[in-house]
Amino acid sequence: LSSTIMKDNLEKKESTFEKAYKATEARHDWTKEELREIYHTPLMELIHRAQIFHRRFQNPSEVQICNLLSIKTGGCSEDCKYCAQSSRYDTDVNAEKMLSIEQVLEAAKEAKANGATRFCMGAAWREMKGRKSALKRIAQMVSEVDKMGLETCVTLGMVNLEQAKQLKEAGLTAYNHNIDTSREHYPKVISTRTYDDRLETIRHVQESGISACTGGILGLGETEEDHISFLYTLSTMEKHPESLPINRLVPIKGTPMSADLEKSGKKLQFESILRTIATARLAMPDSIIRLAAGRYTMKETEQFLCFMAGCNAIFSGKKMLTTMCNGWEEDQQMLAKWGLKPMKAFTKHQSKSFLHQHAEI
Ligand code: SAM
Ligand code: DTB
Ligand code: SF4
Ligand code: FES
Repeated sequence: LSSTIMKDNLEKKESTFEKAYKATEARHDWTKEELREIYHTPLMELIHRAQIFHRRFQNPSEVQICNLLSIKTGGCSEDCKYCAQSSRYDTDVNAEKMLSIEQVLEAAKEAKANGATRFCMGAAWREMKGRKSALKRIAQMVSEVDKMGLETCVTLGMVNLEQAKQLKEAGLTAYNHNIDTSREHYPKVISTRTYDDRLETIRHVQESGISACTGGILGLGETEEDHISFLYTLSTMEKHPESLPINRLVPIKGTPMSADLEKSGKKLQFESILRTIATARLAMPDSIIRLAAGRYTMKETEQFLCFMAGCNAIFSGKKMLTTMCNGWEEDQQMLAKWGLKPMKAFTKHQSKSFLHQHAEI
């Protein structure tokens, strides 16, 4: 039997997998065939290789802890079929006013005290066009949070180059804008903005020197082929996202996506989440992979497997934007149990104001 296995292994020539595995730097010329082959590798082998790769490119004992705050909740004009904050659907979320700088700083203080090193602020907006004074206030929030020594991140919908530059000037570390799913599946999920609109915003963000946090949602009724296509878009970007959030759909009562899924009975297999994470780790070894929305629905052992497959960031705290988040203490205990520690702030970036204030760092 063992000689058959050896023969099998030898006959596999230099597979895509072997080639990928030998890489010493991130590649941007992936083909869908290559990613498909990786994605469909026997799971044990795939996770094992992803973990080894993870250790080659990332600090394996560190996990980035972020905290998320909704600075402007609900009332969004877009029709994202999964979202609690779209004004088009009758969900339990109501439109609220934008938070004050004081409220935001209070939350950032709490995040820092609980060990978060990145503070993300989200607004339920289609775009920043026509929101000059809001952008000014957000820029102030960013620079104040930056001064506290936290990495800053915002997600405000579409931005043009000028708006992105204004945020960069304020000291922004990262901008979150997701492609959400594959180009093919996308029209079944959102109609009010295109896939290319999204890629354009991501370009503006990267061009202005801000890190892109770009990923998507699994569980929108897509196929595994869509996962491969989603990873293809990300891994062939000229610059890979610095951070890649993997959200697991949190079905929201009142949204079309939740109703569709109930009707079709389509269920995302946990195994596909693992395959997506491991393939992302092999294709984008420099990126931080963030286990985002829906983590609270996973058992600790499932989360553990996601970390094995290459995740190295989480959101922790009281809440995501409108959905639940794993709490501070629960996460601290989990990470300690596994021998993982929080990633330090600015390991990949430099904050001008922070470095200036803390010259010894
Ligand atoms: N309005 C901005 C936008 O769409 O770019 C920023 C906020 S939006 C809520 C950020 C991301 O959260 C979405 O792109 C989507 O990937 C994720 N998300 C939203 N609702 C979700 C849900 N119910 N389950 C999982 N992920 C979700
Ligand atoms: C991302 O991809 N996931 C986070 C963050 N970026 C802003 C947001 C998840 C939101 C989940 C749905 C909610 O809480 O309303
Ligand atoms: Fe609006 Fe963002 Fe929700 Fe889409 S995902 S409806 S753009 S808040
Ligand atoms: Fe802030 Fe991704 S949402 S880093």
